[in-house]
Amino acid sequence: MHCQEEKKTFGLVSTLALAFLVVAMPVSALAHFGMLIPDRNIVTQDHRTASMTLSFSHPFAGMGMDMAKPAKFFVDLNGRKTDLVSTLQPTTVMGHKAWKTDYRFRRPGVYIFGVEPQPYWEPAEDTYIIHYTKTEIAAFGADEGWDRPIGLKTEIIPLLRPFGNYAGNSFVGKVLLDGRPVPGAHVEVEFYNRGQKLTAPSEYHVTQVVKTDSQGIFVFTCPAPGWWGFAALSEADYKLKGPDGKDKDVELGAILWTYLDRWPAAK
Ligand SMILES: [Cu+2]
Repeated sequence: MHCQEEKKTFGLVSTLALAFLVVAMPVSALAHFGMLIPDRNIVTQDHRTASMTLSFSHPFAGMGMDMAKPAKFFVDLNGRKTDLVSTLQPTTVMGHKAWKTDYRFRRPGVYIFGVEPQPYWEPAEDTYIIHYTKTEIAAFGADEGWDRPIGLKTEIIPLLRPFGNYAGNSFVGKVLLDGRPVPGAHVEVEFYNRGQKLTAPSEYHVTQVVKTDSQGIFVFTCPAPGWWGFAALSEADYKLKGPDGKDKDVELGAILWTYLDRWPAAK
């Protein structure tokens, strides 16, 4: 029941108010996110390697869950996939089991990294969660193919080129499920609040929400520099057996992480 425990540590609330919060607060106020965070999203001759971590976390609150070794982890370059599962090393993110790898870039291209995690059992929600997670890294000036799908069960196609942006730019994305646009999808948005440097005026601000239009498209203006995660959620058309042997719902998420830069002053 880690979600309840995590909520207890969030904010300064009395025990009484907390008892009310745990019952009344929507789960989305502290949303789960598959995370795939590299240390750079633009690779140049000076920096040819990206180090990245894979985790399952609450990015704003800085609270983690343990992540089993992913079922799939690959990079897609020009539509050709390379399996990277064997490169994963165990690490710790937000105090919980996570994975890391270093990837060395050899030629220009827009590299799309994708993760299919094992189903995560969430007792607090009586459901399984599978977050198909991706991020893009542009190498050596390449600028083509950043809006291609990579064949995940569900994924967000960026319509704003997802690199070379400033905080204050509007992210535009299209949500696909089985390759088809999803109208009216619920998209949760969280900022990766590294080092807990920012605070939220209310629980609502922790996880912001935007919906897709009739074409499956959403727009969100990112107000701060850093990593922003978008999680488009849908319910699977199948069930998985829970620990109690009963059929359980499966939440599918299409997660995209994109970096918005601070605009530096000229020297
Ligand atoms: Cu949780």
